[in-house]
Amino acid sequence: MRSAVIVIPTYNEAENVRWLLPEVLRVLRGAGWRPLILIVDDNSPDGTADAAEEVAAKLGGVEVVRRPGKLGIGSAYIEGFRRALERHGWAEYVCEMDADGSHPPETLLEMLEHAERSGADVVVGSRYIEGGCWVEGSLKRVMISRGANLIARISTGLRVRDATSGFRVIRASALRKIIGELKGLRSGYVFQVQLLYLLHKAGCRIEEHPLRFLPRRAGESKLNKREILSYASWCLRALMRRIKSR
Ligand SMILES: Nc1nc2c(ncn2[C@@H]2O[C@H](COP(=O)(O)OP(=O)(O)O)[C@@H](O)[C@H]2O)c(=O)[nH]1
Ligand SMILES: [Mg+2]
Repeated sequence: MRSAVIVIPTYNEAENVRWLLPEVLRVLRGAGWRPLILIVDDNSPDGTADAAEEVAAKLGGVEVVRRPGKLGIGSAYIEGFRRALERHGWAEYVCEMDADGSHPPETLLEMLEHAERSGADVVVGSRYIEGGCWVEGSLKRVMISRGANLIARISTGLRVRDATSGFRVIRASALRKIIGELKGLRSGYVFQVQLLYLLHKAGCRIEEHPLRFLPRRAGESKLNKREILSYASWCLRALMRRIKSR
């Protein structure tokens, strides 16, 4: 049976995990996949971890990692990836997904099938290729995302159109190649670009799949000014390193 661990970092997403987790399990199981959802929760005050445990008790296929406090999305992924490879070595794919409903479960299935069909090591859910889009994105959010992608591309040379997308399918064998290098990465949002850059440098084949990025269903975004500054500072350093090494 085809198999995947889906790592979902959460901070105050109780309302979302109640409907999203059953949906992901239903869609993947219905198509003959064996899914395990790995929630990495940063002690959310709204009880997200307990809400996820409730789904786990009812439907199985969900594991919850409870961390002591808000340590960042990048750090949550590092912890989730390590656990996926160490404890769930049966899984062929390790995925990244947001908890807020922006990433449709049906698209996750398409991305897994895309990876199966194409043999790609990484499939990124992309808003910036044909068929992908923002559904009701505010001008401000779209501009931030476009700008972030532009500087990511300049500073790393990556050809990926949506390098900041947090919706990805990664072949476990590809993730294993770089897992030792993840500890040096940043704990915040820029982790996504750093991870993709590492995979690219390790020789992985990266493809994109159209993503219709939906508005968050409940709760609030955790993207803030500090994250944006950290993002820009890393990109600037990466650019300097690239220029120097020429
Ligand atoms: N564990 C953990 N999850 C986080 C943290 N920051 C954001 N997330 C989760 O990462 C995902 C994306 O965050 P979101 O706020 O939707 O970012 P946006 O889509 O860029 O606005 C969501 O599932 C969040 O709950 C964090 O510090 N720790
Ligand atoms: Mg979001």
